[in-house]
Amino acid sequence: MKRIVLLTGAGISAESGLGTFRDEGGLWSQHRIEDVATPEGFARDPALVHGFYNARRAQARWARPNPAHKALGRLQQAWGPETVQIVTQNVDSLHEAGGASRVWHMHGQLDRALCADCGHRWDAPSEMAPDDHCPRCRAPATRPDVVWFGEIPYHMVLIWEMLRDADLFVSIGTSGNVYPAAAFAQDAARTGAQTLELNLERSAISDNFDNTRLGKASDLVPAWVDDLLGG
Ligand code: BJW
Repeated sequence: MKRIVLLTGAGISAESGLGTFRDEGGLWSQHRIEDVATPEGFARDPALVHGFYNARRAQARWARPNPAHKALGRLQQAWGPETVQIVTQNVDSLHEAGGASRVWHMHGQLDRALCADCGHRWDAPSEMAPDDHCPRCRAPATRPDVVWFGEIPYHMVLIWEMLRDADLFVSIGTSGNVYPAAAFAQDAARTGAQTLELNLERSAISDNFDNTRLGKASDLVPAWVDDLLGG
């Protein structure tokens, strides 16, 4: 059986009602990246950043997995999490809600909190505020457990190992603007993997894939999974 690494981005959750970042009307047209997605922005105005993530956490609570999340969950259940590795840049939990048992959240998770002082992590309350105390060290240094620009994404050693061992790399719903994820197709191809992109439109890195299929994730992904499982 082929070892598959799937990388997902905001586009897979768009049809669940969660906004993407760089599409028209996306999050980065409403908020300055420097203000809400950098450690410097958080140091300058933690209340603003907590407000941004509190609102997204509230929205994500109501979101439901769409047919694309469910199809990937079905594939991982059928072939197992060692064969079907799901790496997501998304901070929502829609892959898990769609039936996936193991998901690598390289940019963190909205429903987790992190102490910037001692590194302790815990389940985030629905609302977080700058003077919330870490339950372990008591420092008023709580932040969302997400990865901002200039920070190191999570699980990178493992992810690069998975890409090295992959037979097939599939990128779904990501614009290819943010590294290191934008280089995964090239990383996987270097050690012999076939590469496939499923996206609404051509991305910044479409030329790096063996094949690109254009359309909505909720159409493309179930069809692709049906092909794999049927064959
Ligand atoms: C659909 C659809 C539908 C819509 N169906 N499709 C110069 C050159 C190269 C790199 C750098 C550089 N200067 C700085 C860097 C590094 C920097 C970087 O990449 N900057 C770029 C802007 C150039 N990267 C970093 O700083 C990262 N860290 C790092 O590199 O550390 C060094 C290191 C790495 C590894 C090992 C050791 C050291 C950290 C990046 C952190 C990104 N954080 C964010 C916020 C996370 C928390 C949150 O959610 O708020 O992550 S930014 C944001 O972008 C978020 C996303 O995960 C990420 C990617 O966005 P995504 O998912 O691609 O969304 P969109 O909106 O861009 O695209 C959606 C796509 O879906 C579109 O194509 C649509 O067409 C499509 N779509 N509807 C199918 N229905």
